[in-house]
Amino acid sequence: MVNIYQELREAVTKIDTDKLSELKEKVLKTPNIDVDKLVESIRSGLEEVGVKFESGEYYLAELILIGTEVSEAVQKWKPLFEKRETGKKMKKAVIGTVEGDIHDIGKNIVGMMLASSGFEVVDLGNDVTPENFVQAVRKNKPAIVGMSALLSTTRDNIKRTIDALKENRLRENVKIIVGGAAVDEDFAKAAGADGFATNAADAVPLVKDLLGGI
Ligand code: B12
Repeated sequence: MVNIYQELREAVTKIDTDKLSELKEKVLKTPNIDVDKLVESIRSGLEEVGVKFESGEYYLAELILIGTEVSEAVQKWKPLFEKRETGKKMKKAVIGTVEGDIHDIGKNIVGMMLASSGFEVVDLGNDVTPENFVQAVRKNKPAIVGMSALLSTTRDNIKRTIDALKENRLRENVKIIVGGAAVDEDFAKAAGADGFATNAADAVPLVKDLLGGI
């Protein structure tokens, strides 16, 4: 039997917007939705869309269409993420997609996961300059700074941002985590981050670990 996660993955991969609209509602009505499986189905569906875009099977207009649809779906499903709430409020996390990069679906999911684990999340949005990260860290004094980069042309802005935090003597007070399709463990280490996670589900244990099990 085809389950809702497979249906969702297929609708994303085929850019079937009618089916996706139907599934947006169905997900909310389905009892005991597994949020991690939900995220994985859209992530892997979009990954395949990316491959088809690269090979010329899909055009930019289709990439924009599915990007918008999935962003809307994720916002609509926000209550599902909030259900994971563990109770007590924890520390602050400042997150954003780095300068030059407007991909924000993954970063938004990471933000919701952190919020649902009790973090107060300050989301700076996308195309965030190193200066804006510096200002936000100075103002909010977060425990965690999270940066996302999906383009190979923008990932170096992670290092620029970390360097800017160092120059402003803000680096030692925060733990920095990074993620997104353009980044891996080795890159994270070389850029001077404290941690890397391949997906949003892993981001939560990662930050808890970095903050000493909080
Ligand atoms: C949707 C999409 C778009 C949408 C974005 C809409 C939006 N609101 O985000 C639009 C249409 C705008 C877009 C534009 C472009 N895109 Co695009 N896009 C994608 C696509 C298909 C999916 C990305 C996505 O949302 N994935 C789903 C989410 C859930 O997964 P994720 O982002 O990886 O996030 C997960 C993890 O990585 C992790 N994570 C993410 N961030 C963080 C942060 C932290 C701190 C942590 C711990 C974890 C973490 O957790 C998340 C959840 O599990 C990818 C394909 C791919 N393989 O990624 C291409 C892709 C990223 N795009 C690509 C390109 C080339 C472009 C354009 C340059 C196209 C063009 N010619 O204009 C522009 C660039 C615009 C810009 N300046 O940023 C390339 C990049 C190639 C490269 N190596 O640089 C890709 C890989 C497609 C491809 N194969 O060619 N794109």
